[in-house]
Amino acid sequence: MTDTPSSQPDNPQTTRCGMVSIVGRPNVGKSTLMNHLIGQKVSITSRKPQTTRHRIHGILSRDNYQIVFADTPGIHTGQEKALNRAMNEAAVSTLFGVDVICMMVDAMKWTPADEHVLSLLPEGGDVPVLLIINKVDNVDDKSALLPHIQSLSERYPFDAVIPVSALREQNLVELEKALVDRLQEGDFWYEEDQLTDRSLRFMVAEIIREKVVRQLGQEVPHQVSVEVELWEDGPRVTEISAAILVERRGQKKILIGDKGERIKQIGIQAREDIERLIERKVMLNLWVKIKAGWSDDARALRSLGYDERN
Ligand SMILES: Nc1nc2c(ncn2[C@@H]2O[C@H](COP(=O)(O)OP(=O)(O)OP(=O)(O)O)[C@@H](O)[C@H]2O)c(=O)[nH]1
Ligand SMILES: [Mg+2]
Repeated sequence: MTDTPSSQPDNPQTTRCGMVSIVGRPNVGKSTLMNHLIGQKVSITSRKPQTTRHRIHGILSRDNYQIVFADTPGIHTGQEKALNRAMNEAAVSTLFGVDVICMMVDAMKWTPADEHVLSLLPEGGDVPVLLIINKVDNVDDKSALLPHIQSLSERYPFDAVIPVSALREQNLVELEKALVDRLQEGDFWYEEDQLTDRSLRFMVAEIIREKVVRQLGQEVPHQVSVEVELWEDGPRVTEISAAILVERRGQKKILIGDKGERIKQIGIQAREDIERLIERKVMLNLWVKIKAGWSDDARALRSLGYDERN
């Protein structure tokens, strides 16, 4: 390698870095937004509410700034299971100690759950809160958004209101700029090529869960969790075995499907994504295990990685 000229050693480039949390009710498009800002699929998405279960950091690094996003489970009301409490806690905890909060809403739909999220936003104006109005690709007449924006702005002192389409990547450059403008100067927290704080093992379990959620519709709602039980990097192939945990026998039957067809499809789709993620050939073994009551059992939840209040 040739020596690079020591250009302007007395004028090091200043960098900015900070944490931006993305909060909102389930299904407004939080994970889609984070993935499209980062340009990689870090957090799983689906048409079903309550897809994201954990707080997941996604890291966007540019030349002179790094934004660490916290994607969060959709904040919801009315469900009392330990899993629902853990999901809400994981989301609400990101309303504190971050540099910017993005509250995300759907351009076309306002619900009591949105109302609840609005009530949780910090008072005092110490942390800038941006209102992100998503899915504007669904809105033909953009002027229809104005009364909605107006009434929300009257109810909370948002620092800015930014309409976007996370899916169609509309207005994301403006959003990114609005975020960087609000970050403090500071060194990067993560290596520039790191995309998430989560392990490959976690991401593999999430990919499998995504395929389950997407395959199953409402039939097996959210009582599905995935545990990677074996991971062996062989010379040519990585062998991974994972258990899909359900709560009831009927759910197991649905998941396996007629002559095992459903679980086979889930396996094929998951394997393709996992191979892309780890850039190796994968042999994926899936099996379905009944673990009654895990979603309302604090200890079982901890063993599945749901202890993340800190
Ligand atoms: N038309 C349209 N659909 C979108 C947009 N952003 C997200 N979606 C869709 O909305 C659905 C929910 O997206 P997610 O990103 O999983 O939503 P979320 O807020 O993370 O949901 P939870 O994790 O359940 O809280 C998916 O079907 C997305 O494809 C958008 O800008 N336009
Ligand atoms: Mg999500």
